[in-house]
Amino acid sequence: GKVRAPTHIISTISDDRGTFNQTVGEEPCYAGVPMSSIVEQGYGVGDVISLLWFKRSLPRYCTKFIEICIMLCADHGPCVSGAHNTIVTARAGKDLVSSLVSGLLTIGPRFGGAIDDAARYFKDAYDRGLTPYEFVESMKKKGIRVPGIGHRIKRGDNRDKRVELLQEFARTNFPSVKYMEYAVQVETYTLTKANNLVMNVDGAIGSLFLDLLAGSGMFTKPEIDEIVEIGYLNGLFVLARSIGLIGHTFDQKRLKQPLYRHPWEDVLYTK
Ligand code: Q5B
Repeated sequence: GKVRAPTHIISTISDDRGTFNQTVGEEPCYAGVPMSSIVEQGYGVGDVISLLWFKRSLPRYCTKFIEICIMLCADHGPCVSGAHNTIVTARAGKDLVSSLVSGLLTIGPRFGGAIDDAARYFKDAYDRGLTPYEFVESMKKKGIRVPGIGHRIKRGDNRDKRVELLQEFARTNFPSVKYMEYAVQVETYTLTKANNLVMNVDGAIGSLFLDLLAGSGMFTKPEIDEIVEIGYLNGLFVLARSIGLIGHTFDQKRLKQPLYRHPWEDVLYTK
């Protein structure tokens, strides 16, 4: 019989060899869905993310939510860490990819990359039945800042519009928003401590994605645990912010901006 040579790579999300489907002919597939279906059935980028990241088609309200996350996180002005790095790199004469990755490399636990940890900690605290007080105080004892809480600019009396828009969409379209409501209770408690300890965009996406995973009926409990453990959700911010960082690169090149040098006056030289 046939002897199968051992392979060095295993892949389950896409296939560019052609499906050899008699009706559509040979064409690449995302999670078994041929390109022609993706185009003809009017799939959006949320559907493509569902296929390539989650290996399944998700209901429209889920893919719309993913698309809203991408749109709302695409940029947040030139002063945030990522845009700043990209601008400095572009002004140093570097190419698009270098400028983009220089910005992307700032995404992490403080900036934009707190979505997975927000989901992990909110899920653990909610599932264990911790009150917001118990949760926040236990984090404080461990010396860990609550991921998804706190912002440099946003305040209790100047909320992040992106958070409000995400919450509004989910309250209207999701079957359940229990994790998000728990995060809101956490925020209510942290705001009693300091006015900048608001729910930020990472916290909103982290808690709402838990609601999407748990409420859509499209994922088993072990699948949800695996997604949260592996950490898929920072990918949303990375993907979204790439759009803005590419825009900042083009902007600097278009404006023919010179090499950036930080002013001496803005440095505290000390011994
Ligand atoms: N404290 C975000 O800090 C920031 C606390 C806390 C308990 C907390 C901080 C934080 C968790 C990580 C997170 C995502 C670093 C943020 C984003 C995208 C963005 C960005 C943009 C965009 C801000 C002052 C006092 C200290 C701290 C305490 C602070 N946070 N306690 N839990 N979470 N959050 N990141 O203002 O007693 O004085 O020592 O790490 O979720 O990145 O637009 O800019 O779209 O681009 O620098 O929106 O909150 O405050 O560090 O001076 O702390 O508050 O322990 O207490 P700040 P700090 P004490 S969204």
